[in-house]
Amino acid sequence: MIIELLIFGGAYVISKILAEEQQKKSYVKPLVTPPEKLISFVGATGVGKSSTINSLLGKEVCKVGVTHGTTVDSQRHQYRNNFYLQDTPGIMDIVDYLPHLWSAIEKSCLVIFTGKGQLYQPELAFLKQIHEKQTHLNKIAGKKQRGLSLYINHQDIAIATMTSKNILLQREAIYTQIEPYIPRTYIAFGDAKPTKLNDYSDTGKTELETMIWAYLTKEIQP
Ligand SMILES: Nc1nc2c(ncn2[C@@H]2O[C@H](COP(=O)(O)OP(=O)(O)OP(=O)(O)O)[C@@H](O)[C@H]2O)c(=O)[nH]1
Ligand SMILES: [Mg+2]
Repeated sequence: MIIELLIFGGAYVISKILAEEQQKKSYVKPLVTPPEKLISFVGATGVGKSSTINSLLGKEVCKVGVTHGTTVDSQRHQYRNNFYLQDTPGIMDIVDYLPHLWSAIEKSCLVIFTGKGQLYQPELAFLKQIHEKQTHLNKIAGKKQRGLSLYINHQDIAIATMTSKNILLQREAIYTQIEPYIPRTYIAFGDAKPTKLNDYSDTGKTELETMIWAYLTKEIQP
């Protein structure tokens, strides 16, 4: 009787250990699909996302418009080092493109939030959500695969209409607004205004270009 009990107890302990081992093996680390070599421009309608892509590529590849909601779908265009620039529909438009935008954001290794000046509350709220989503995905992946930067366009207008003191004041206000999400190193200013109709060969893109490559080489882990 005692021997039978011992055998039964031993078998029970062994089967429990085997079940635990099996459970450990079947535990799979949650997977995050790595982003593509995609740099997406996201922001309010009419801030100049499409114009900025034209500016970086030096030619008109994206449709630009004077009315809101010119871009209604995401399109990608070949850039350098096998990276693509992605244009997206604007937020704060009458049409809600948000579900579409989240898919574009998740596929991107770098999101460049684009604005015209100090951000409005809905823009800031969206930027914060992108930051939170990327932080979450990077945490699951165990490395920084996705990042966020800010580009402030329309600086030709700021320069033409504001004193240099006020330009600096506005920049400081932007840095303070964005500080919890993006360090000032990754905030660039410029303009995407064509010099002649559809001529994007001489736009104010240097700061943005420098920032993009600094971000990709220093921050993103493939
Ligand atoms: N002065 C000036 N005008 C600009 C600049 N960037 C864009 N624009 C003008 O702003 C308007 C809107 O530009 P888009 O590039 O179509 O803006 P968008 O953000 O792509 O707009 P949606 O597609 O509607 O979301 C156009 O008339 C552009 O010529 C800039 O840096 N300076
Ligand atoms: Mg557009």
